[in-house]
Amino acid sequence: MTDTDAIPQPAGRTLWRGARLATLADPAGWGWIERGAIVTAGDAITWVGAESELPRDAGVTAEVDLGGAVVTPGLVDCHTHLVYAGDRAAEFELRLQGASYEAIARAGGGIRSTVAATRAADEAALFAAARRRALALRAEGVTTLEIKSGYGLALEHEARCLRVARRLGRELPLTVRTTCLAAHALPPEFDGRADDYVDAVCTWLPVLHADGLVDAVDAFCERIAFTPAQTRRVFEAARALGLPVKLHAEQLSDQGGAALAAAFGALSCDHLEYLSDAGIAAMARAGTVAVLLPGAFYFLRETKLPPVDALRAAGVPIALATDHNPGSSPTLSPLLMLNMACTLFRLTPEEALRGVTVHGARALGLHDRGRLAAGLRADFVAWGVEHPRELAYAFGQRPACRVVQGGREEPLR
Ligand code: DI6
Ligand code: FE
Repeated sequence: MTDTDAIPQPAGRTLWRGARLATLADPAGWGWIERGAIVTAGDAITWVGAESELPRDAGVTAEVDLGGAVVTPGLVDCHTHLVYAGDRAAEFELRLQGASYEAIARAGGGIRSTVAATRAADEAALFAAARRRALALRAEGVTTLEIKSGYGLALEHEARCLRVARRLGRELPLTVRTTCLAAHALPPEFDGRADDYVDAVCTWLPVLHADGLVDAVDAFCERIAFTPAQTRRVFEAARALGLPVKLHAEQLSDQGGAALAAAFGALSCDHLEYLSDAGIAAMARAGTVAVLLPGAFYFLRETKLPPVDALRAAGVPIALATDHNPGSSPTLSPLLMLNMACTLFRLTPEEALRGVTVHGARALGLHDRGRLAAGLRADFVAWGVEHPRELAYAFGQRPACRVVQGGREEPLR
């Protein structure tokens, strides 16, 4: 993005008026302010409230009228696998003919086929494809995005994918957080040697971290991926570097992964269809966020629902994300995830919106965003709807929106 095609930015303190605010500032409720306004200075919010209560000394030097739009915090997509080459549409056809996701993976397809395509692509092509996907997410209100590696599965290729993610964060009006998911699948060169591969991953982490490429470490703890003992070794390597961990846990079976991750103070456990009561209790004690991924549940035609009532009862914060990836969730629509979380998982529209704002931020260890309040980052979205519940209601409609990230509104494209 060059300066010449950016929308002119008001300098000093900007009053964003004519807003109907869903601040999500309190632990429950929309935090609704009917005739609301936000004041920003640089990338921060300095004041939020009813327009009639704007302090005289707010120091406003510019005004933007949002025309009565509903304004929410910027969306946080806290779980994506955005950097890869190729697609898996042929695998989709195979699954429709009866082959299971697990069977395809065991036969060397699945994640491994994306690994082959990703290794064969050059870095510029990986960047161009990932950039297009990131811009599609942004056009639906995403201001903070997590991107996992996990389709390189060799030091050089994991590094390349993480570099692409970092470059997206530098070049696009988005905050990008990177997660190293080298323990995603066993690459072919390590066939039958999963423990050796985990040893290798543990030696890569310090190198990737030293290059500034890693904000968190994730693993896929599953029958078709890594055991809890192997996952533990990856987590120990992360802990030695002071890196927070997350886990793909209990997606296809109960491996006790969530309790293991919670013992490492995990930021989040993700998927969780097969999560046990013990796993829930461990997550509640550790303050670990439950990231639900309805896109993968839908696309793999899963039938076992994540234990939403028990998570609520235990007070575990619930986040939602697209899980964008070519195999199990090829969607670029966070709003569709809101709808699916309500229809499939019975979340309320308010819980769903919290899932992609305040709780999504927490799943990334970010406490400076996800709500509209003074002192937080000026990331917000003005939507062409009458009430925020419509964001979860109308699926596939892409309401018009204006996205402000770090106090700046950039064109959506
Ligand atoms: N679980 C998922 O849903 C994605 N990764 C994971 O561990 C799917 C990745 C893929 O199929 O390419
Ligand atoms: Fe995933």
